Formats: sequence, C-alpha cells, structure tokens
Amino acid sequence: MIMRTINGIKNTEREVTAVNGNWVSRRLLLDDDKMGFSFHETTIYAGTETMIWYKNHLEAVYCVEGEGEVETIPDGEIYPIQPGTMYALNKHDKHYLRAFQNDLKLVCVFNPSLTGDEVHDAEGSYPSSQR
Ligand code: 9YT
Repeated sequence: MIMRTINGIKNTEREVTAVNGNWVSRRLLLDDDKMGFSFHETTIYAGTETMIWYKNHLEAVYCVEGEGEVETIPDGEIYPIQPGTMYALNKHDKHYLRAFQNDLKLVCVFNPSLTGDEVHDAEGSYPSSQR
C-alpha cells in the first residue's frame, strides 16, 4: 500500500517548480513506485503560457480547478479547459497550455511513468525513459 498526500509532498524532492516559474508539480507516483504510470498534481499559474511536447510519453490530464486552454501546434486548434475537462495527448501532440485568470489545477497521468528527474528541453519535451 502506498499512501501520500499533497501536503506531505510539499517542499520535498517530489515537488518540482518549472524553471520559467509557470507551474509547480507534485509527483504522487513516480516510476520507482512500479505502478506502470506516474501520477501528478500540477498547478499552472494564472496568466501563463507553456509550450509542451511529450514526444516520448502519453499523458492524460483532468482539470479540477481554474480555466484555461490547450492549443495544439501546428494546427492552431483551441481546446477549452474547465473543471471536469479531460484532455489526452494520445498523439504526443505538441501544444501550448494556458491558464486564464486563476491558477489551473490539473491531475495528470503519464505512460511510461516519469522518473522525476526529467527536465523540459527547449522544445518542451522530456527525454525518453531509460528502460
Ligand atoms: C500539465 C502537465 O503537463 N503536467 C505535467 C507534469 C509535470 N510536467 C511534471 O510533474 O513533470
């Protein structure tokens, strides 16, 4: 049995802030938990835009708070996000993620699981896992 809380993760190595300050992510489950996926709560700060491209991972994202949008690149299609919305990057879609007036609180699942050591490169991508 694994039991963790967001409060227990704050200020530990499982809490990561983006280099550009756009988001903070708390990693509830990572690769070493051996669940076959990783599980995150990510807060995207109000008024920010982040380019993301998970070339090597599939991700599903569920919004629990806030409003924003995803814009897929290069087709420019806009997908609004509000509480209750799920989006799945099933084609490794390159995208902009924007939060509007309030912070966006998102719950995310990655396959393959993130190890927690990944760093977004200039394309918004994480490297492929070593396995
Ligand atoms: C919304 C989103 O892409 N969240 C991803 C989680 C975060 N980049 C992390 O924990 O690395």
